[in-house]
Amino acid sequence: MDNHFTCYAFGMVPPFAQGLVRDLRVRWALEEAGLPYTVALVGVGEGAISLADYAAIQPFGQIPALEHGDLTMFESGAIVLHIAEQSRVLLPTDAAARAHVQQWMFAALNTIEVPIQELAGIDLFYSGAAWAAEHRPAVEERVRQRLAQLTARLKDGEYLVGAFSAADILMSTVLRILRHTQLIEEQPRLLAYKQRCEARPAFARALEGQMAPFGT
Ligand SMILES: N[C@@H](CCC(=O)N[C@@H](CS)C(=O)NCC(=O)O)C(=O)O
Repeated sequence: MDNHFTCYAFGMVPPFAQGLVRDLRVRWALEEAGLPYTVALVGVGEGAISLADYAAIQPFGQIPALEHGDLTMFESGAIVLHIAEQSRVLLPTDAAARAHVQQWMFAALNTIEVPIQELAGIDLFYSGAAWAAEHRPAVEERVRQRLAQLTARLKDGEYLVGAFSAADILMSTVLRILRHTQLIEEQPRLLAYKQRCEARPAFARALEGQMAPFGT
């Protein structure tokens, strides 16, 4: 099979989303795995494909999508898992450790991202709405509870399951969604974990790549 990777990314997004778009997860996984890739822009930008054409690749019109040879796929978690399976660095070979990495990948996208995304939606899209103001305290409290529970499972100086893995890519990029709040800062060990993940050179390359077309 042709082994080339193409990562789809938006050519432009509003400032509040820059550095958060979920192609960051895909780029980061590819960078960690040392797998060369090209980026295909969607929407605006030189050579970008239209959103109408992109619907054939990603049925919901969302970023990211990935092409790997003849394979086309979407959903950032599924893509990161696929990339991890192509490499030795993002998934452990030991069966139990591998299962635990997959468990934490689902926890990141389901147990943690769902309430975080609900809070971000209220703050970034509906901040003026009466229902949002009424709903927000309960949603923030649920996020705070989940972050405290996650922090209780983190050990100083470590990652979620032994060495850095695909689970850490998903978890730390989910935590980034809270950058407009101080909720991570309330949990110093969690903040240190996120900073440890983001200090990796592969993360810096991924972020730089996402930001490049935005020209900011
Ligand atoms: N569950 C999807 C969510 C993808 C998603 O929400 N992407 C955002 C950018 S980070 C998007 O494309 N938003 C535009 C839209 O939903 O129309 C995944 O993880 O891939």
